[in-house]
Amino acid sequence: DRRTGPDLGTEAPVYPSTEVPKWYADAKIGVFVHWGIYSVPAWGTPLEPGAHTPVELEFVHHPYAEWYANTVRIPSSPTRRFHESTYGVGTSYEDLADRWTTERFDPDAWMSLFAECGARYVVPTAKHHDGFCLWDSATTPFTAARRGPRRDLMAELSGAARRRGLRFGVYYSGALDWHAGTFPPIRSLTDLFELRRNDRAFADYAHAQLTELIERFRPDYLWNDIDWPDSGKGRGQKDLAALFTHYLEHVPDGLVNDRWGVPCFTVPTREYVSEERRSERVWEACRGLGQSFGHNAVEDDRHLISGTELVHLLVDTVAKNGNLLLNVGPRADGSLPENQVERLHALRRWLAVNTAAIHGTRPWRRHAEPAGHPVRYTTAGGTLFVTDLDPGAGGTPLPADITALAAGRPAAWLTPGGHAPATIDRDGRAPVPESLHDSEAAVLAIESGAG
Ligand code: FUL
Repeated sequence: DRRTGPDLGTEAPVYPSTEVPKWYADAKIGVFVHWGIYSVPAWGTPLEPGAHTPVELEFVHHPYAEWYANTVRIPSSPTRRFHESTYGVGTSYEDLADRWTTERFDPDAWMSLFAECGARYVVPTAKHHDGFCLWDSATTPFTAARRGPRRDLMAELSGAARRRGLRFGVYYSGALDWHAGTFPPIRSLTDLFELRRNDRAFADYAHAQLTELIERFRPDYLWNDIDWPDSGKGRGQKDLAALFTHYLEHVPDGLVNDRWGVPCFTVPTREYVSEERRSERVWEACRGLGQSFGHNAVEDDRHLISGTELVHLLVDTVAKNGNLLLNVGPRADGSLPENQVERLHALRRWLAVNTAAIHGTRPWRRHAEPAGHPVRYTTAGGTLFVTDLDPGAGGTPLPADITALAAGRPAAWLTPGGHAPATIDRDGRAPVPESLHDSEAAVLAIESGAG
């Protein structure tokens, strides 16, 4: 029986308990896909390197292109100027739906690329804050099946993901829907949580939509955003506790993230920030390859993470017990921007040699050393992986507890040609083979029996 939970009195809803499924703890890499009407203008205001936007202007100069429908409603925003000069005064955001064409969309090619680059799950936006549904929903005509693409994109994406052996999750904007009713533009973080819908009618709408998604696609992961309508947090059949129970009956190894505003979740999420150190519980980091989740055509190479930074982010996240949900923002025609694909290939190349230090691993007793040369640790089946983030320095200094673990045990470097036997000097330094000096990170595998 999954119905455990704290005793909160008779009025409190009873949430099911959710444990981190093994597939998720092993997966380490997921691909987030933000694709919607906002991919038509593909426009946001990236922060120039070294620049800083004052907090009161953050929503006026939003770097997130998927926030276009909100930013465009702020009269002083650069997005408003762009919109009027590109589409003309009087063109609404909703009008852009019909310009969303998807003619180059090849879901099987997307999934092959994601899988080759190390992803084990994919999480597309079923509905973002603009309220546009990417599946054929009975709840609204504002869907990709009836406007613009005229296809059931979630059906195509889930089918392709599963054909390629990827787990399939859905992103859903729980309490923020700029299409259902009128909304004043959000200008601050306070507005963000005040200007969400909390009424019963909207809670029922969200409930009906998520129920459709669960029953049609059996998502392996429910990734909710910006809370859930407060009226839908009670004990009723159409409330969240009952919905979670229904979900886990359909998908026993499913999971839910932490953005529902209720005391029940499987994994905490972080956005563009990391945990400081190894966390006891499995968590998830997400970010775009640039500064936006939806494709922002204004961005160039300077705004995107580099291949080396990306490898380091992955290694650091996994050492801290996290998964990396890395976002791709496709163009409106369904093609993937080349500079994003290039970053994914950097991951693919590095993982082709070093997957053993990532996939299926668990964190070690600490993620790194407090100071000095940068290394990260992971373990799997009695092997301790020491990942050197600065292999060009020529040698990896190992702390005393690791040299003691390694004494008399086999140790090897992971190289493109296979395992290369490693030596550890008397002073606890492991020289990095020259062939790895230019690598983003070099992995030393020590058969230490360490768990
Ligand atoms: C945020 C949203 O507001 C962003 O647009 C994006 O979807 C990100 C993953 O979550 O809270």
